[in-house]
Amino acid sequence: MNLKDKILSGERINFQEALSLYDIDFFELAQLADAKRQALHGKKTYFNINRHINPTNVCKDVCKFCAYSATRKNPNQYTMTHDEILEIVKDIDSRGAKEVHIVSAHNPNTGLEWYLEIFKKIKTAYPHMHIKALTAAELHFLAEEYGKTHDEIIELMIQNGVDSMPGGGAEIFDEEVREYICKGKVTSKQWLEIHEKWHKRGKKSNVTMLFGHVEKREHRIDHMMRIRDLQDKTGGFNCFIPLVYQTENNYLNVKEAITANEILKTMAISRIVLDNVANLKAYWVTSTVNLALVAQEFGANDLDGTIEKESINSAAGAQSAKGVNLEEFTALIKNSGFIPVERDSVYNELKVY
Ligand code: V47
Repeated sequence: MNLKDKILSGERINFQEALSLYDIDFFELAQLADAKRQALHGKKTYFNINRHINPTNVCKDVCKFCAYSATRKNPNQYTMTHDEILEIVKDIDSRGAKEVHIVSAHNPNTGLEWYLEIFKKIKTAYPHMHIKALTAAELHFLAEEYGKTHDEIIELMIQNGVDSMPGGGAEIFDEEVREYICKGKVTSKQWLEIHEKWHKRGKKSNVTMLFGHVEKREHRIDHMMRIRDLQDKTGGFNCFIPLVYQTENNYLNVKEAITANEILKTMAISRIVLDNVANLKAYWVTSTVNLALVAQEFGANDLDGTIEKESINSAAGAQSAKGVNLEEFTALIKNSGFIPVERDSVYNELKVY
């Protein structure tokens, strides 16, 4: 059987086959990914009404790609108070947001309670609000800093109201590339173990991949394969999110941004390889809204959400500081030939537009 037939018949592909997909005809690749997408989701494109909050940018770690961390090129340190965070949640709750996505830097000065009480206070005041918070990188930092095991931090997260984990901190799992771009941070093995433990508690999470910097195509495929293996074991990943590397204000020094062609190919290949992960998110923050709309024809079935304000990727040049307007967002999805569907954080459908 040739590779195309193998994919269309639903057979799983291996590393070399996945890598070879970068060399097939661009539109043929799109058709293969689209067939997978349509079988899973038809023409539906999911999004949620959410708000990202990044409570502190003070960071103990030094990742070369990061423009957000205040210890590097960004001299403007901040740490929000719980009251400031609660004000934001009050506001978004009154305007219909269903999810708050909370990711911070690794701040050694606040104490563990400061992190945990953010969640507890939000959950107490807004029990219906889904809290997606703490990447495996933050979780690992808190465990190390406060002498706890990963299991103990997971227990504290659950007790304090965290509903699901975001996919950040995965970067690229290849150990050599990881050592170069984010030495000292949570290792690939630890990142995967933490998500496995979280899934074993019956909880869901997402998984990202930071690409378009110094990694090669084979590193991306390796990353996808490691995700596929864990998903076979746990089934706990809701969504795969390829994050396009943003080039500004950081120490990685990548001169040329990745091309749209390479981004779309990578999206399409991930849709084909990750046959056990239901959703592929084109995160418009790092791909631009326009390319995210095109990515709908390359396997993507989720465009994240309205976001409202985001600080990590926008610090490195992404146009996401202010989010997008809901009406405009749904109109763009419709006008590109897809059906906008508002979802909750675990992909229950809330409203078809
Ligand atoms: O882990 C940092 C990335 C991530 C840059 O789970 C950069 O639903 C591009 O994980 N260029 C945080 N990316 C964002 C994240 C995320 C976003 C949206 C949805 C979800 C989800 C998760 O941002 C970090 C890191 O990989 N990042 N610097 C940069 N220069």
